[in-house]
Amino acid sequence: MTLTLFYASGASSMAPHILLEELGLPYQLEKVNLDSKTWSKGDYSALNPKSYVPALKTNDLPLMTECAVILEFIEQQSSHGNLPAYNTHNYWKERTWLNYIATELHKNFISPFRKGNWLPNTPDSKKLVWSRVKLRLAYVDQHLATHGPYLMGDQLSVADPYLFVMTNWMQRLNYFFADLPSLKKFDEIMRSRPAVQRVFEQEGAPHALTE
Ligand SMILES: N[C@@H](CCC(=O)N[C@@H](CS)C(=O)NCC(=O)O)C(=O)O
Repeated sequence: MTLTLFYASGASSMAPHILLEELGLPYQLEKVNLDSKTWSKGDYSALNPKSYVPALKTNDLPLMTECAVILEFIEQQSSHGNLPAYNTHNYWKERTWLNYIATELHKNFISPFRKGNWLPNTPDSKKLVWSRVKLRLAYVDQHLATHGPYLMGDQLSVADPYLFVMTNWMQRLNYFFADLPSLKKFDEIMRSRPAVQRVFEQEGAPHALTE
């Protein structure tokens, strides 16, 4: 199966990008300009009516969207994957993390920082976002303190690259790890993984999230 990942530097698409590198799957990258909604072949919205990244194109399925779903799908394509068997306790635990990151962290995090989102990009918005997101990160921090260093324990799971996008955004937004020591450690461990370093190199510098 051929896999083409539509991405923007440093965006949530970095999570499936990291997973593809971790699993050593062959794939191609297509960069999307999220301001003009274009890619190398023109109008991105014509290809993906949702107009956001990540999206994953395969040779035999309709275009896939939604980061959490793409992550699970990618893991299914590899024989080196670490996906828990369907309907086991660990399978549902992992699904719960994916959904938590997508709904409680991802969408709360990025609200003010892109043109057209529902909060204006002001210092007040930034404080508001942090007051909402920090509680949710504190929950993750407590979990990692007792069950870490990764979300599912000793081994990297599909949810970890997604959580890493969040801790990477924290730093891009000048939010700090004070009171979140296990999350800080998680960020450091992820950052030191060769696959993550390759992804940073391939994607290059993202757009600024601060003034
Ligand atoms: N529900 C989507 C949200 C994806 C999303 O918000 N992507 C951001 C980048 S992190 C984006 O492309 N934003 C551009 C836009 O909304 O116009 C998912 O879970 O994948």
